[in-house]
Amino acid sequence: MSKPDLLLVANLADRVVSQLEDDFTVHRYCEADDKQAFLSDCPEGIRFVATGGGTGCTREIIEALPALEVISSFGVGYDAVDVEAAREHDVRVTNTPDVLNECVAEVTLGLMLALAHRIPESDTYVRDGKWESDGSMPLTAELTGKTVGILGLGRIGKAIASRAQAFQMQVVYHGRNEQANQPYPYYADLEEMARDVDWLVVIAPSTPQTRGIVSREVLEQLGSEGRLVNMARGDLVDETALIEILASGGIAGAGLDVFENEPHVPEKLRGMKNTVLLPHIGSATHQTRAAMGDLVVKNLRAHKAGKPLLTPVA
Ligand code: 8YV
Repeated sequence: MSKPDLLLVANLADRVVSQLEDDFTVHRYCEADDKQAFLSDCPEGIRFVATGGGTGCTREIIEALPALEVISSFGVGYDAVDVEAAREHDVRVTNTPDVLNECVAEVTLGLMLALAHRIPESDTYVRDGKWESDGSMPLTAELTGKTVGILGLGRIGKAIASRAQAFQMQVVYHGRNEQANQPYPYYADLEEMARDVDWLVVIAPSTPQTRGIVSREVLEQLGSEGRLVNMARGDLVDETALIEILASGGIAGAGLDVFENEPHVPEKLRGMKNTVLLPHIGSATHQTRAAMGDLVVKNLRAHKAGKPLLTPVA
């Protein structure tokens, strides 16, 4: 029996693609130079798309595939998939939640520790021979006894919260709604929360409602002893305001895993001593990326077998 056709919109890891090839005839849109020509030459009956969280899937692709039934996206955030177009055309969308919670939480705490204790700078200090020439590094900050405000107490937010508690931090949160049965105090107002916390950790999805939510005003409330960590999407934070406020000492520092225009990171941020900058590595371990890849494949296989999707978002 011939295998059903699948459009590979983003270049996923080899182990994912080879699993896909076991069950599907894979059409590598991601490698085509002329995307439009590739789309019009594709078999009419493509029912499956696999893609990456950063690349997503556009309306143009969705509308070029009249038989499309499911888009399986690698990543928990699916903001790059045109979900509205998918819904209009009865196309289901899946993501890869849960399997990355612990990894992203681990990296978040790593970033907080790196920023507070100036670990990357200290490493450079030793390598550059400054310890010998200039003596000890200046004293740093710590997490113990501080308050962290989590913007987005979802699955990853909760994994971050429990680790923050292990570091003897107080946890509070802001989100669309107060959640029942949570031990952490809720703030309905983000500016108020920013005013009261030492750390603001951003881990909410990118949606029309959250874009720019960490505004100049929020950063101003965080204040000169406050620190920002963004593990979500660059567009939740007003990057221009952040750069200005960091430069003027309006906040103490920022740990950023995500940026407005990846992989471009503004020169000004790169030149600052009070930032720790990561290349979007929140989920980037062998273990977690393998689990995410497996889930991309499992969703597609389930749909192919006429079974319910494992992790649908639309
Ligand atoms: C991935 C992510 O790096 O899951 C997400 O939403 O941002 C990351 O885990 C990304 O989706 C890979 O494409």
